[in-house]
This record gives sequence, C-alpha cells and structure tokens, in this order.
Amino acid sequence: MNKNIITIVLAILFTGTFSGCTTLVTDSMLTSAHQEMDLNHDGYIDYKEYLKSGSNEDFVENAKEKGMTVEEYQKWEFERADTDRNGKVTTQEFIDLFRREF
Ligand SMILES: [Ca+2]
Ligand SMILES: [Ca+2]
Repeated sequence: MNKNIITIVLAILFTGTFSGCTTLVTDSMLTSAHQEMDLNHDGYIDYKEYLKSGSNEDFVENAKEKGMTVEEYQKWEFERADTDRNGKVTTQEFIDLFRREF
C-alpha cells in the first residue's frame, strides 16, 4: 500500500488543497484510504474513526472557514459522507462523497 497516495487522498478530502489533481484519484486509491481510516477493520468508518482521520489544526481551520464550531463542522462533514445516516461510512459512500464533492 502506498502511504503517500493515501495521505494525498486524505488531504484532498479534508482540506480541499489539491482540488486540481482529483482526476488522478482512482476508486482503488479511495478504497485504500477508506481502509486506512477504518481503524478497527470492520469495513466502515464510524464517527470516532473519522475524528481521528484529520489533524485538529485542519478541523479548526475548516470550521472557521464555514463559520461553525469544530464540533458542528465535524458532524456536518461526517453526515455529508454518511448519506443513509446509519452512523457508518461504507467504501461506496466514501467514493461517492469524493466524486460528488471534487
Ligand atoms: Ca471501523
Ligand atoms: Ca452509511
């Protein structure tokens, strides 16, 4: 597994910094990133795992940009990914989020 690619995918997802090169991101890269975030390897990213995926600095900055508290921002972003609202983000929801947003 290529750690650098995963870092790039996560950077795109959580900071939007690399928005120019998203066409280079394949489904298998997104699947790898999903697996990387799925800390207990149950096939889903839950809210706690999502919180561990980003640096506190990024969350604070993104929240400020949106005019939200950090907690509001984190809930909002997680719910954007969890489209069926069952508290777990599947690989497909993760890929869909990426394709929708970037
Ligand atoms: Ca998990
Ligand atoms: Ca879900």
